[in-house]
Amino acid sequence: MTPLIITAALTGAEVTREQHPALPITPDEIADEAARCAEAGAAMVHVHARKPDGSSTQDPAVYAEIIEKIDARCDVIVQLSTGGAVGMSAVERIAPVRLRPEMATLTMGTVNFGDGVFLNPPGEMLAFLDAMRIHDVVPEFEIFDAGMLATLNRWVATGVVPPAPLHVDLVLGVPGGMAGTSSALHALLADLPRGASWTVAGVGSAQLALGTLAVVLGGHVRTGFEDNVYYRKGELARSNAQLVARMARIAHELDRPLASPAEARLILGLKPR
Ligand code: KMH
Ligand code: ZN
Repeated sequence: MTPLIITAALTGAEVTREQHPALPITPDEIADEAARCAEAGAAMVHVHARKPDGSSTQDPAVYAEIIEKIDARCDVIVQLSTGGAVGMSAVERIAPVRLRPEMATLTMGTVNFGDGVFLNPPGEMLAFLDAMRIHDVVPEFEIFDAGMLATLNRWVATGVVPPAPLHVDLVLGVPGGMAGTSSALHALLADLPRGASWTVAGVGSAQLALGTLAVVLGGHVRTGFEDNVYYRKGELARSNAQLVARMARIAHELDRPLASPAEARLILGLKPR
């Protein structure tokens, strides 16, 4: 079976220190945590930047510092967020792509996101795709709802994106998006573009079960504080790395080898380093 890519979503844009006192916020904290996650088995980190006061930012200067510090500590794929935080403008969100990260997210439509709206109008999505092409950045297509996958399939059918390589991240359990259930996962998998690779990011208590399902089904797994800060009900995880280590142990028990960053680059169609 294809080796398993574990992505650690270290910080997110909405999680707070009140929710988890060990949430990595500064570039040094994010880079240290990225290195610990790489050591525990992650081949990729999904990164959101924060200001020193903990608020979200898409400032390329902060992302540049994070990338430099991660690269100095370990060889892990650094995937930047273009989702940013709910309410940010498209111009703000796309700015870090000019740093030419190996990968960046591209959300395929608008969705309610808790009490807010994560706005992704068609013209802005196409502008994000263009910006990524210009800067040679591979998109990870973020799918929060079935209509987003239909849009991606339309992009493939009409030649907006080539059919391969194509990697999607199925984010399940956001209040407003598809539920974090195995039936929602299977419904999306039935409509995946042919040959696409996929990751599942279960939100909250769905993280563990959906991640385990992905290990069995041949997909890939995203874990980490962006989606879930608990190890089990009522018990905070000690760190992102603890969540990565648990997924790595589950994969080992289920006979699924872990992808190194080099193997993950091959699977995802990224340039070798
Ligand atoms: N913070 C969410 C509104 C992404 O990173 O591209 C969007 C998000 C997706 O986190
Ligand atoms: Zn994110």
